Amino acid sequence: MDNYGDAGVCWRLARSLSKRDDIRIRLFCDDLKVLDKIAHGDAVKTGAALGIEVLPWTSLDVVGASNLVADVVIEAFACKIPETYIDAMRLKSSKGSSGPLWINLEYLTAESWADEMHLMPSPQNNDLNKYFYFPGFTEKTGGLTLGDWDEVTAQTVPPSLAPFWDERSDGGHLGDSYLGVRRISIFNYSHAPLEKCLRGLADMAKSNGELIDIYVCANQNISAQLIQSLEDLPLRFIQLPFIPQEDYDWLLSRCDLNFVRGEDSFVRAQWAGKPFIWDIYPQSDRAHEIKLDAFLDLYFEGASSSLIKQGKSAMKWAEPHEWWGLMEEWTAHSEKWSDKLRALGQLEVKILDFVKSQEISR
Ligand code: TRH
Repeated sequence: MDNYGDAGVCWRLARSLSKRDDIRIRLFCDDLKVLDKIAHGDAVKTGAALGIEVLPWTSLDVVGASNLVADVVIEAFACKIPETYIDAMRLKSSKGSSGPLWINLEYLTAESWADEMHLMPSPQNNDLNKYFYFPGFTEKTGGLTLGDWDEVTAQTVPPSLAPFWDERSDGGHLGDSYLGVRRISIFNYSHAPLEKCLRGLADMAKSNGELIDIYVCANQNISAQLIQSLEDLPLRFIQLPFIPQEDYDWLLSRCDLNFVRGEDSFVRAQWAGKPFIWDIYPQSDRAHEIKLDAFLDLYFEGASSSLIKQGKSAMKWAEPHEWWGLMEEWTAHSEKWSDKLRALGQLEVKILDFVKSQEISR
């Protein structure tokens, strides 16, 4: 299975922080090929243009051995920094200088313990402290990265999507039999019960006189057989290649419903302020089910009892006829949720506030 989320989250954070003139960023990654895909085909070059130095993971040893450690070190998703680098961090701190501040950027969860754990110091056996940083959906957590969402989504069709995009939603050439067009993006894990869901969506569209354009992201495999079997129905499949991260954000902002997965696309779907179905990353101990329920409780807070019930079951792959009728209400709720998240403060701002607070107290 191809996963892009860990690299995607780090790239997004690096891009957001790079907007600040006073910060020099080095991003170390153990799979530059993944980063290349997300970053316009060449992460090193794209990074350089943004002021981000993208380096292979192995160069952490070289940097450590030359004692060139950073003032702030963000270790993302338990990536385990090599000993040489940690030794250099310890040396720097023993010299009485103000650095380094060591932050452990954790996975996103809506579980309530993240409130308690956020910014907890974790003393290491080498006199250094590592601070847990929990992104999240409440004021007590570290927030979510917004980055350049507003600039990106205000633009017209990005070049990578131009060949696949048309504005037929204006209704101009739909013919009298259709009332409107909906757009859906799909970026799922391969085990998702998509076939059943697509058949259900096709039935709904047919009975409502709607057309649905389905953007199948990242060359995902929806079988030709399935597409053929749905041919007489009002669905149009548009197969997309893997596109740059910003362009994927743009797509989410323009769709009426987004099927997303993992961590990063899940967050972007929330900034989009549109209904979405989260295909959560599966964990072997079924911990993802607890994570999903914790999120759904927060996300649907304040919604009508029917949206809570139907929305929650939609997120667990209920048949579209059970929830399609609530799309308008769900959209209004999603917009409110996105406003609520903005009011909590963005991760890139909160993390810098934490760094500043530590500089003052040291
Ligand atoms: O790729 P993912 O499945 O990543 C997952 C999760 O992050 C999970 O938490 C982690 O533990 C696991 O990997 C190992 O899904 P995610 O998080 O949505 O990341 C996809 C990234 O790819 C995101 O940054 C958006 C980006 N993307 C593009 O840049 N272009 C595209 O065309 C598409 C579809 C996605």
